[in-house]
Amino acid sequence: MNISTSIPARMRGLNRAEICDVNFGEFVHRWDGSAESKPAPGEAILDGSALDAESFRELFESQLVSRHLDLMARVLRVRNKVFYTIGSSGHEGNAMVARLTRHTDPAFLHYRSGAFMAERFRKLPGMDPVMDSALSLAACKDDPISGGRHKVWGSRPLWVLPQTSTIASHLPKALGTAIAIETGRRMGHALPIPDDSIAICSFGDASANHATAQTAFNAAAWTAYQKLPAPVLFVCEDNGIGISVKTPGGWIGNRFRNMDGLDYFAADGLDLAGGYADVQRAVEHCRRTRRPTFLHLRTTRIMGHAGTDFEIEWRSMEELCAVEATDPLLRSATIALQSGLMSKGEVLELYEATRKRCFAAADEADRRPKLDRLSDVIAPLAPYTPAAVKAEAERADFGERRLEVFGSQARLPENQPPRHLSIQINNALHDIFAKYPETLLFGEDVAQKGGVYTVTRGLQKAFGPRRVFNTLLDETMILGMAQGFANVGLLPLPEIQYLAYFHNACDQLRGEAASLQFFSNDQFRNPMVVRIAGLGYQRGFGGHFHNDNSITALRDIPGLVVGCPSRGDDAVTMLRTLTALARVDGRVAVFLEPIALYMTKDLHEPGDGGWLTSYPPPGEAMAIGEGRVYQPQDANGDDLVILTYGNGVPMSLRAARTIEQQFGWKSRVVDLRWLVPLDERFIMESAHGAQRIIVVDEGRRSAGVGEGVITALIEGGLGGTPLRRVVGVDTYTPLAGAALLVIPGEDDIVAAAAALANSET
Ligand SMILES: Cc1ncc(C[n+]2csc(CCOP(=O)(O)OP(=O)(O)O)c2C)c(N)n1
Ligand SMILES: [Mg+2]
Repeated sequence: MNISTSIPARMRGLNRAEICDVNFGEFVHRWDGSAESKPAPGEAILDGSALDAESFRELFESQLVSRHLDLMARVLRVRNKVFYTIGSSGHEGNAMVARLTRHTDPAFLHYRSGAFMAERFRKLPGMDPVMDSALSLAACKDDPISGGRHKVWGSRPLWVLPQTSTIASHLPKALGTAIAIETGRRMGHALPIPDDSIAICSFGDASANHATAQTAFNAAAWTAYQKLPAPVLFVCEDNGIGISVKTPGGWIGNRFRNMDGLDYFAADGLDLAGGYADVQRAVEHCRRTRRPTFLHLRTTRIMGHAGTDFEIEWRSMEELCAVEATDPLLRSATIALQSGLMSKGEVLELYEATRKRCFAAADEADRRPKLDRLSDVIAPLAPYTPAAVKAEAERADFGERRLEVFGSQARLPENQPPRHLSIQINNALHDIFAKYPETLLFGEDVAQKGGVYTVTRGLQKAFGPRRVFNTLLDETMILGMAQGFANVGLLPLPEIQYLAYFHNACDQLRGEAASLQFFSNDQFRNPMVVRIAGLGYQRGFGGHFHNDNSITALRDIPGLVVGCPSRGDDAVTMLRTLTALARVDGRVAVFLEPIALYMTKDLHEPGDGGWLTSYPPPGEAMAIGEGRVYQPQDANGDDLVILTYGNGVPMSLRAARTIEQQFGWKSRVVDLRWLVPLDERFIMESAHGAQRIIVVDEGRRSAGVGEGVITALIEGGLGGTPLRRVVGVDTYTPLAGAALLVIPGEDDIVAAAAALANSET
């Protein structure tokens, strides 16, 4: 039956949501087709359809639940009882994907997944998709997935991981999860889901163009090309538009139909009876072949992008009416009537009953408590149980395994002479791998070569290619993969080769990994320790990108912990603590390794070995926030306190000697070691009693660590103490000797001391 494109008088003044609502009722009333005889529950809903009658009935109900949640949200948004109106209308066919997959197949969903969710809720008894959605829409504390922090589709028991609003950012971790299912199984890791699970990942047609999506498609194809399994089902819900920009006709099919390594299937998501078999084929293909699978699901968009999108202002009425005529619920109503499964009265009754259910749930949600205390809001952001982390970090019950790994008692690293930073990190990684069979290390060149600086040398040989491997050259995917491994209970230690290259993948930590505990109310965790080599002072090598000193991008990622060692023994105990933090509290951490110190052996004079350290045996760890204080001999160092980190530490220790010679001041040098969060108490304690303070920050002037340190000092009451900052210039780092003009040097520290001395005369 055709829908007229002219607006009847009784519909004038209605918004498009109301019109779609009215359309449904009128469509059913006016339906004049002939009904077949009612099918039995197991019988095909229509001749030739792969969908049986009972399945159709349930899918139709799920579609209606989704639609009425949308309509309810539109009505109650204006009354300020609901806070989100991006709906699922037109996409209700995605219920088929839910029906044909399992509730243990991890799902990373498009924001138009109301019907998928309603259908997946059937997979476990006693769950109510309407109430859960209502609680989320109304930002209630009892919202089972995010605790009122965001309107997200998600459920812990149903393995639906909540997603942020950043389109396409979930594709890398979905692929990562698919790869992790296979890797975990092959590692002998006890997966929390069945071994033949697949990862489901849905997104829109416009989002398919995004770099982060393309990254995942490419990595999926790269994986399949090598005949490695990656059972991910990409579901592109193609409604032909992204907000107001139309996708060129046929683009998605054209782009993906013949993509090597991505097996393409198409299904009509507007027609349950017709589309079901095709969705089934795609799902079965993915599960059976373990290959990346692309399901191109035809959808439409009813009621605009969101409640605030008044399409009538930018589209013609004819076009709008034509789109509304493709409403999949009209098709489902037709199937229900034509098959003889339901009478008109039954269809309308179900429609109205579902509306009532949604409004009743919204009423209930309105009465439920909201987040009204800051402490409640941030409770799941950065869970931290220091005693348990300490106990785990100090746990040393893997002596036998490490003997195997290192070869003999004599070869244990604590029985070796003092060594430099890169060797001690390498030893620490061997120990962590011996202690935790679930750890994996991956990145660019980390395997046979052992990384650009040989920090990971020997790990692959010791622990095998399943646990230590090279990835493709793509930082977004490295971090996406890390999230995937973490999602199935593994403990990833991804490596980013240079700090500069973290920046093009930053959102995978900022928007994704670090936000998961917050948006899932700590029900999902993706613990990881990301090793990033960085910072300046590499003499004779690099220029900007190999000497990037911009720590700013890491500084304000909520919930993130960043440690930056300046010497080998600290690196070991810090890595132990960060790994334990990941294991115990599920946290995301970054270990920023100063490249220029990797091989540094001497401190004051060539050959003095002053920067070599012994290996702390298992059992020792460092508390987060705890810095190291270098106290001068025979003095408390109150004359001058130098607060610094990373390369600044040996530099400041050298400068302190010169300062003593020139000004007679005995200085205390403080290595912060933990850059995020800054430990304000430690900063205050270590600066206590200072006559003068210098903050040495090798990062950039703007938004660098130094700003935080100085703020802590002033807020802590030391604002009156004479203070200087020695900090990098806000510029890109140039090549060769010119680099040293833009980052702090020992001379600059001495000059700052001179300035302090001058100001006293
Ligand atoms: C990275 C990013 N850029 C821009 C946006 C704003 N935005 C939200 S939805 C959207 C359109 C997405 O269209 P499509 O992928 O086709 O999904 P649809 O809404 O049509 O289902 C845009 C541009 C965003 N959320 N994230
Ligand atoms: Mg779209």
